[in-house]
Amino acid sequence: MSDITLYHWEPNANSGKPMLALMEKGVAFESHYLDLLNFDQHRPEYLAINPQGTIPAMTHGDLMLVESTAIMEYVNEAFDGPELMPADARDRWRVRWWMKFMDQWLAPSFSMFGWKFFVGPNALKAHGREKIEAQIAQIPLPERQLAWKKAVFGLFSEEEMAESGRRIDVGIKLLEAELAKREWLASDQYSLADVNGFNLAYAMPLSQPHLANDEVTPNIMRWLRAIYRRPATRACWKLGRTPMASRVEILEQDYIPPRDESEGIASGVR
Ligand SMILES: N[C@@H](CCC(=O)N[C@@H](CS)C(=O)NCC(=O)O)C(=O)O
Repeated sequence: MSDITLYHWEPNANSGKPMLALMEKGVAFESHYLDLLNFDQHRPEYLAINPQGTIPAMTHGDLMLVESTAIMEYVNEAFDGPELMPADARDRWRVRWWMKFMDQWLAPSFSMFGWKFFVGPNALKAHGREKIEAQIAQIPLPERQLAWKKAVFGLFSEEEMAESGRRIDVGIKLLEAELAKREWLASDQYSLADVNGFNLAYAMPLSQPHLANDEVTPNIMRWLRAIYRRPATRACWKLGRTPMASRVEILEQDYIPPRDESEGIASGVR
């Protein structure tokens, strides 16, 4: 039995980052799935491990770690297996630049769409307004309470949705330009930046069909398919339990044409 337990939801940003890093390194771990839509992350058993009630979290012996990108860096440094940080200082800077950009800028924008169109409506359907209101009152972090309220009760403003849409557009264009320069995102070797980016971007051909497709972003598509072919990625996405994770199968298609923006909304999850 491993002394590492990863508490995670679907392979996706943010849970998928440490899941995939552990699998790329070949590190054995206990997988503890938490159903975010069923509020498993707010139950006393989990709050005893991570009092913030956020996912993912990892325990290694007596140590409890949070923050998906920081966990990935720990995993890369603490365990044997393939190196996921390049040796060159400039490349290491680029890995960190991209991870910061994705975590602070791009991921919150994707997340706003995901929570508005998937998490909020599905949680409301499953539990009803009264139960959700009681549940939200128990969430430890005020910022997570606000995110739940906005998602469930449709309170994201038009202005903030438009700004998130603009950021996604800018982010996809930057990503495409960077991937035109080299095989992997931040250096000539597969790194934590690719693990981070894949978790954020794997479903873009479905969620942003007008922005990410084989005509407009051929380098992003090449990169996504190359990561999807890796055995660790296949094994990681098998741990998914909802239609969210099965979106990755879009990458089995050899050619994905540009489609209308409304098809992203129709696909349910951004
Ligand atoms: N910056 C943190 C974010 C953790 C976070 O907020 N995770 C979301 C899921 S992606 C969560 O736990 N949501 C639970 C909730 O809001 O109830 C990380 O990267 O680990």
